[in-house]
Amino acid sequence: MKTKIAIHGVPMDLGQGRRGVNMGPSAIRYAGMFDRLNRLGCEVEDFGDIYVDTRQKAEEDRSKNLQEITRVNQELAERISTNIEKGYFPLTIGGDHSISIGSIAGVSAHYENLGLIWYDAHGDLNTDDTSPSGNIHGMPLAVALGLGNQQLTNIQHADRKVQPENIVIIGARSLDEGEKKLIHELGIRVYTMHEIDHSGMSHVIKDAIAYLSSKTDGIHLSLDLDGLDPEEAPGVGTPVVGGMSYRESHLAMEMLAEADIITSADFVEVNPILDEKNRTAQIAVELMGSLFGEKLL
Ligand code: B3U
Ligand code: MN
Ligand code: MN
Repeated sequence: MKTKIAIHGVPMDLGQGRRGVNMGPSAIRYAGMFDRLNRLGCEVEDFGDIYVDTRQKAEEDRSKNLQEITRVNQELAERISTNIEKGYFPLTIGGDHSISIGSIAGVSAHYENLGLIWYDAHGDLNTDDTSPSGNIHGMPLAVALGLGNQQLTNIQHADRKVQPENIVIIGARSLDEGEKKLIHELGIRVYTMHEIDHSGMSHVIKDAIAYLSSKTDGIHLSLDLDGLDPEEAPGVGTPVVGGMSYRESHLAMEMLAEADIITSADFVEVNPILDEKNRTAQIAVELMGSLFGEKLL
């Protein structure tokens, strides 16, 4: 796949409670992202990092660090939107998952019917009413649906960025009660670890592609590294045992590459402080390789 890729780094750690995930973009670059994608024939341009003001302030109660997270996501959305107009595939590296609020807002205006693949141990469907933690990295999928804090849902435009029937969640194994309720109410398709164990990743991805591709005109992949099993990808802030394997994840990326349906992506939640020898960042880069068409033979 020959693609013009725009890299945006977002050293964001304000969406959750553990420091260090702000170093994710550096770790991913250090793991060889640029060369790997370049070798595949992609034209890669790295637009650098968006500044995140990490000065400590009085806590906002429901959605922690709301002001700065809003500002950064607004800027990310604008940069992504501009680069889509210039013909780039936007590839965003984090940083915690709150940055998907901006990346989805940035791509959403360019598609009539945006699809979304959420590869994650979590649903990220909390709102400020349901969140057990107040951490905004547990809310971006709800925000994309137009739910939750208005400051976040109004980024770029006030409409719902993605329709519930255009979303699939893959790898879920830690869902809060409020999230489960929303999934049932809105009819969001979720492939939990149960489906992956039962039917296999190959079947799950085939099904997800069949479900999404005919009704969407672009698909955003939001890949949270905690979707993988923490035995293999330990460098994440909220590890959940029993995750998707390294091999299943490569297969998923390879099948998406083959289907040629992904039009933008995020790789988030790499925390080098919690990692072992940059393994998780390395996996992120390898998965990017598979997503952009790298083959074993
Ligand atoms: N669902 C919990 C925990 C969580 C969400 N996303 C991550 N952790 N990475 C919450 O705080 O919303
Ligand atoms: Mn997440
Ligand atoms: Mn997660």
